[in-house]
Amino acid sequence: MANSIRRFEGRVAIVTGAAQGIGAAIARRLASEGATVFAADINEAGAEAMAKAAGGGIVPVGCDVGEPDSVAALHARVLKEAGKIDVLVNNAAIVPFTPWDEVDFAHWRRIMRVNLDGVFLMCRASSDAMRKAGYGRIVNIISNTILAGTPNMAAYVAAKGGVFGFTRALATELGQYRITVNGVSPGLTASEGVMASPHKEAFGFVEMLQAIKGHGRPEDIVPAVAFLASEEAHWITGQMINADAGMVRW
Ligand code: NAD
Ligand code: 4PL
Repeated sequence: MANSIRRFEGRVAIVTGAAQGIGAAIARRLASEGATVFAADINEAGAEAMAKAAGGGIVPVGCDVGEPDSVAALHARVLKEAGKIDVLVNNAAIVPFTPWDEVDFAHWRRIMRVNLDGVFLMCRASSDAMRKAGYGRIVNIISNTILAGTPNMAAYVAAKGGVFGFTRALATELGQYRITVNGVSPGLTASEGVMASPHKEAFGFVEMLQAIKGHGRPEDIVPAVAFLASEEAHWITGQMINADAGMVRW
């Protein structure tokens, strides 16, 4: 799909967790603005279907972001096929609804492996390629739960808080290579994942807290991500933008 604004002409992007939800919406926008987008998802068939429906510019790749070998294979393929990585959007995550009494160490590790280790592994690999080019935009999808302390998600909130700390640290490490590292924190958003979970019951409560009324959709998160992923956002790094209709004013 073409777009009148084309900020990503000639750019190569990786979006993780792009088979559905917020990641798919981000992948579609970057591609519509001219990027070649590698849509990496553990659900390879889902990524293929999304790419096909988008009608061009999106390359689906099966990848488990929590698995070092899988992340290495993804990067080898992107560099072989596209030669560089300009933009990395770390969107893949497990979004659990797990009451505190059910949070055991196995759950904690399952969430940390994908939601925190996965971000580290992707940044470790992509930033080495960006550093050689002297250009890069990393956008980590966080969550406004790190500010609200939302219930039934303790391990998730801890992992996402870790991603925000890591975002700030990595911004410091990579600034010298002209790579920026920022976060976008959605509020409750009607993704396929959320609509198939008990989180969908929370829209009324969340809307009550929002400054602007309505139910968040994946498309509502995209503009903040696209801005931070664009060339012109070069003076912004180590930051987090809350895209949550003002649910949390921090
Ligand atoms: P979703 O569950 O609809 O989609 C997540 C995608 O990630 C799926 O396609 C899934 O297959 C993929 N994925 C899961 N584990 C993976 C792995 N190990 N490797 C690669 N891919 C994997 O989720 P969503 O609601 O669109 O959420 C996207 C991002 O936004 C997540 O980081 C989530 O934490 C964040 N977020 C969502 C909300 C919300 O309310 N939907 C709110 C705040 C933040
Ligand atoms: C406000 O990140 O930000 C539910 C589920 N409610 O995953 C989230 C809010 C959820 C959120 C989130």
